[in-house]
Amino acid sequence: MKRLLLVFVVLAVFLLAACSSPQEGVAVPPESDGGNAADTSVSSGQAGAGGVREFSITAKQWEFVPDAIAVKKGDTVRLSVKSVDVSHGMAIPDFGVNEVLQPGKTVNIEFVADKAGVFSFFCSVQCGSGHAGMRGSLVVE
Ligand SMILES: [Cu+2]
Repeated sequence: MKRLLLVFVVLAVFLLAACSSPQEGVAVPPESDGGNAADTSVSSGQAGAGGVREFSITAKQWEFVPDAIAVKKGDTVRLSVKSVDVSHGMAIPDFGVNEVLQPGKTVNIEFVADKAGVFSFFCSVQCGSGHAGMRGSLVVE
């Protein structure tokens, strides 16, 4: 029975960590240009980096497909995210992203991956019993 208790504790810690990602409070607003900007317009002073990486992500109960994406630091990341069932959300707090995904609609998200690390993204709209496990990771190397 101790084993069961341990599993519960680990799960609880995991869920707590997931709900409140207490990363440094840098809330960077998403880029608000028309989306037509040239791919070299990133003024991060990182000449050479700054390519554009595009990903199509499907959101459904209760997963993102794919649930792991990798880019290089300095890249502009474009995500086309589509929910194929109910309303979901796409939140990447470390990059100021939090969008609602209406069923059947594609939402385009763009941000610059200006810091390296492993960041989690997750569903931010209560979407059913598996909601808390609907997450993935963004690797910026
Ligand atoms: Cu959800």
